[in-house]
Amino acid sequence: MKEKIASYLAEIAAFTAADATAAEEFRIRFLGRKGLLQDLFLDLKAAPADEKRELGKLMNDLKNAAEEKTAILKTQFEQTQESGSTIDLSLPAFPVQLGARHPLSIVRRQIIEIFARIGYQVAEGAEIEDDFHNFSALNFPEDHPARDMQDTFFVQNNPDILLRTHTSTVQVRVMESAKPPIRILAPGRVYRNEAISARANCFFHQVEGLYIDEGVSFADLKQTLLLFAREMFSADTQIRLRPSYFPFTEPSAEMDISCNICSGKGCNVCKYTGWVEILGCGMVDPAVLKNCDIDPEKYSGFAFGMGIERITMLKYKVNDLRIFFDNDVRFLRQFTGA
Ligand code: 2U9
Repeated sequence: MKEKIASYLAEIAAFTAADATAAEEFRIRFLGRKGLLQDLFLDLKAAPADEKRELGKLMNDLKNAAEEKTAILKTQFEQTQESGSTIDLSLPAFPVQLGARHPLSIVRRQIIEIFARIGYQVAEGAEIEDDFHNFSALNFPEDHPARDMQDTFFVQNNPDILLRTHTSTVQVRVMESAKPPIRILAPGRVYRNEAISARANCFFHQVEGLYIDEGVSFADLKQTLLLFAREMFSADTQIRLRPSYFPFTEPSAEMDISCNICSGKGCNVCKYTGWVEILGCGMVDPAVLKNCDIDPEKYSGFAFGMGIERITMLKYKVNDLRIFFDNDVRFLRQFTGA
């Protein structure tokens, strides 16, 4: 019996289990109801009385060794089962990588915030529109080149259904259903069938604004846009308005700001003129007001439109707009905290 106990003690000391099943088999073999220890206790009962004391002590040692090993194996496999692996969950975590807002979102939110302070509300609409809300209501002639297949994406070859080419569609719909005063900002994605380059993409983002009330003048337009330019870029920004043409505004203008990159000294971005174009604007054409059920005899208004990509490029000195759509975290990470 002594040799048996000694060999079991050696077996227990050397035992390792590959998995929880092997550990359980070990427990049953030694400590189970029909296990080796039970057999040995029966042998102990039958042992000569003078050997019982010594054998009893050896049996206790064996039982303790088997129980201790079983407990060690239990904790080992409990941990791995819970985590599904041998990863130590109590180790300190790696620093959490926080995401950042996309630069186009940062600038869109800033534009909205500036105009919200002077009473503009955000209006949104669908990206798939009809010809009337994208073109006809806005005074685009039937043969205007913007309606061409090369400039506009039509849906399922239907010349009446298209991806909006500007967010003016939103303003048309608001004018159809609301009475002046109207003071809205329409941010959103627009689509144009253009070759992709550093300065153009087949979709981009706009913010358009519209203010309609009695007695709205070009002076109101100019002062509003001066405020915007100074809030968006810097307090010393200068603006200039150059005459332009759009089917939906009359008179129309394009607005430049003093170059915020070289402060007017001359650089690549302003092409050594000291000025950079940031938006288009004008007084809403009376024909457009009429198309949208607003009386042009009673009301007048101004509108403006800008590309968010363009404003963001100027603000953050980005020279290729394709980088906005690459989702390269090395670029996006730079805007953490902005
Ligand atoms: C209604 C009436 C008039 C919105 C306007 C512009 C001038 C303009 C361009 C800027 C750069 C488009 O993103 S861009 O390519 N936009 O120059 N947009 S006035 O005029 C409106 C809008 C809605 C009912």
